[in-house]
Amino acid sequence: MNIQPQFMRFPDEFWWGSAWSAEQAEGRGNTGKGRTQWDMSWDKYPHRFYQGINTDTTTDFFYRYRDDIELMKQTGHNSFRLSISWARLFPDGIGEVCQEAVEFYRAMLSEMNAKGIKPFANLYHFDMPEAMMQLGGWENRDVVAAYVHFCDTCFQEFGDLVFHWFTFNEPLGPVLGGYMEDFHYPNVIDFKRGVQVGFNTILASALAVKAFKRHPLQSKIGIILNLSPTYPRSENPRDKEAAEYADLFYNRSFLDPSVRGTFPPKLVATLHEHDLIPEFTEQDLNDIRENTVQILGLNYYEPRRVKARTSSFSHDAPFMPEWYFESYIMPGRKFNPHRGWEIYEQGIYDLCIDIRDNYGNIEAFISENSMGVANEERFIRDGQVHDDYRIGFIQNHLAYLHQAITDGCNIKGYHLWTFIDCWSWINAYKNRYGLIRLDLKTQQRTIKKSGEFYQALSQQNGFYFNGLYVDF
Ligand code: BGP
Repeated sequence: MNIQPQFMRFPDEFWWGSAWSAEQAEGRGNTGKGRTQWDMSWDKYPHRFYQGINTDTTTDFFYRYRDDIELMKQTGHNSFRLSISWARLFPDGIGEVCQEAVEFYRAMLSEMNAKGIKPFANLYHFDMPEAMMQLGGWENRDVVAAYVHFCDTCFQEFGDLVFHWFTFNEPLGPVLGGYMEDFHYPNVIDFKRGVQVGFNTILASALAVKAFKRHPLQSKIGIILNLSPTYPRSENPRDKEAAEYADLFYNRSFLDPSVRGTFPPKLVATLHEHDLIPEFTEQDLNDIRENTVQILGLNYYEPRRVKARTSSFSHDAPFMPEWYFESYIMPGRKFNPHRGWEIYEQGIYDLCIDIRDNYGNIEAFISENSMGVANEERFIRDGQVHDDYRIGFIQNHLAYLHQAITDGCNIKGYHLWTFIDCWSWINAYKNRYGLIRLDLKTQQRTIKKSGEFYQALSQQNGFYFNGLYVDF
């Protein structure tokens, strides 16, 4: 697809903004926040965190939110996604709500509203309270009930201040990281338990939607999924079959139940074949069917390219979806070496078209996109990070997004990852994603060149696309 140079104007009221999460940005604060799985992980594996940085301070948003919301304005935000910390509201995961925490979030959300920034509130971003993790985390149905109680409390306490709600960010993340690929607590390798975690989070999301509908609110509730359009190496039927399996496990597994209320039959059959079906009741399936999302957040970073397996998998090894496919590295691809992710702008278009054609063109927005780059101080000139690569990345993706909207996709906004450089799980502050640079020693914030670009983009509700940027 060849997109011509032109001024790309976006629809009126388009949401320009960015996203981050409580655990990654707030710091501990002084409300008596409970410990989370990240503290547990830190106790056990401090060496796994880049430069040994934990969540004590992060970007210190708890204490600096007033100034930071001013910076949101200066960088063109008309909307912003944060998450509400379950462990801050309920230090033990359940019980009495912490009033100081309620006051903190009310003050912060009020400040955003006062500055004309629409708050998008997400209710789970990889941050299980320790007390809940000790019960087995998402493997335990009591934890699902505690989460729904937390969500219900949020709708009650903050319903007048939140523009749109989201039940989960990337629910695939805890399954991959915690049960398959060893990068999140509890660092288990057990796909069957991972499937139970996946099912229980889908159920938790549906039950949160059900609870939401009991509140008389104008806002909508959705989910944020990380979706990588999946491309086979070739038209060979074996390659295409490999791509179909990868797509089922990593995209349709959460997309179908969230939007359609059902699971893909071929995925269910495959799980049956390997004795991987989770425990559930008929009532669970009803709840999932009847409480689908009203809006969809699309996190797009990279495509997934696969080919038919060229070697057989050891059937003595634990089951993994890769029994059905192998990753494929496409010659000549663009690539972000800091994160190891391919850059493929047309993927954002293909993803939107899939949602248009196969998911009823549900109201959606890009909820995360951008590139993380290490050692950005290399690009400081006159005190500012000159991140032309990030501007190029954003423009390239927006050009394809604009085309998707022109072709009828129901896309309402574009949020970047992220606002100010923030802590990113085991990568901590290695790869910087912000529109604003964070000096870790002083906590000083400095708007990058991309932050100035973003301000102009939002103000003009568009930008002049000069052709694809290629110098990554
Ligand atoms: C997304 C997560 C974010 C953030 C981002 C960048 O998948 O939703 O929380 O972590 O990825 O992450 P990383 O630093 O691992 O590149």
